Amino acid sequence: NMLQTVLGTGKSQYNGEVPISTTLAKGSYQMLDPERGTGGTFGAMAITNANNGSSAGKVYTNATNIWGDGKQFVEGSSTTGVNGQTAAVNAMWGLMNTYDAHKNVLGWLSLDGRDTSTYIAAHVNRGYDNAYYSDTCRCMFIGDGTYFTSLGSIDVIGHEMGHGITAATSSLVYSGESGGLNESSSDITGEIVEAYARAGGKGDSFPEDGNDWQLGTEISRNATPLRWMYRPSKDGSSPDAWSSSLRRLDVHYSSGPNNRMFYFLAKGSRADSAGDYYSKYLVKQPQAMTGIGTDKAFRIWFHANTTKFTSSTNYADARAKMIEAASELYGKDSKEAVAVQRAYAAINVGA
Ligand code: ASN
Ligand code: ZN
Repeated sequence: NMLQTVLGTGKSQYNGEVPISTTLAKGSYQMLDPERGTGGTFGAMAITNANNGSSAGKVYTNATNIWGDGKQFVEGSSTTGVNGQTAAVNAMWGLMNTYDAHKNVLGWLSLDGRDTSTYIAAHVNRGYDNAYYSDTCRCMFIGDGTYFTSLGSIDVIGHEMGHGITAATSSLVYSGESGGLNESSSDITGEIVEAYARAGGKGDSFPEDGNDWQLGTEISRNATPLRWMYRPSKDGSSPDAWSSSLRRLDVHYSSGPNNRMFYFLAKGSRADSAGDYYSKYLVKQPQAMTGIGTDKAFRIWFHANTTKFTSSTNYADARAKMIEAASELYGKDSKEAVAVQRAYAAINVGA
């Protein structure tokens, strides 16, 4: 690539002052990173300014290489001014860390594994309370929030990029049980990327701690996350375990049991009075299981989602393929494969 990456400084909203990759071209700095992806729409990983509209807009530019003010976007103010740049800083830092986590730990490049560049459009719509992945542009859109604050926390960005990876691999259909698994894969990705970024965005394994196992804590104005992986029912709508009626739920609720499976697989379950870390479906005494750690849990999940799941994989099929994936990575009848079986049993899938 002809473009040279330079390191800029961003004042992010949730992570303080952060290094961000930019490119110097024709006397101005651009949010383009040719070291993280090639080809695609902008020829490099990019952050664009939707400028309160619904299309992606142009790549963010700035006269200096210091960006943002670390503050929530003031609705109605300039999206290119220093306050408006903050959403772009959040997006670039989140995308850099999500990209690096997949590359450095799993050797997986960008969304498709072949390093095709992706991008995030910041400031989509006005005061928009959502973020989403679009398979049409193979890119993501992030709103400024009204009920929420700016949807640029690391777990939200990791979640959306997770949708891009799922779309490029298993292509889990976004309804019914497969839709719940698609959503869960994104929640899992958001949390492991959160831990990776908090540990400094370096290393060849996923850190054991550093994430909160809750989605969207940082974008909440009243400290209430959107989803709790260790106890999905805390949201009042998600089930904690699989049942035959789960397929009729919105995918952001039918994701719950698989999120809980992943938590149990990584961290284990144990009896506790609130029931948060306890499974009534584990029948052996004590009603608890030992986790295999976040790094192994995610390697197994990623291997299953990118090489074994199909568009119609349901919970029972996911269990079978997760056991296969664990057996390939760690050995048949390994403690890791047995832990997968127990983690699914803990959400009422299989025995
Ligand atoms: N933020 C949501 C998600 O990624 C948007 C949606 O439901 N499509 O799941
Ligand atoms: Zn999602």
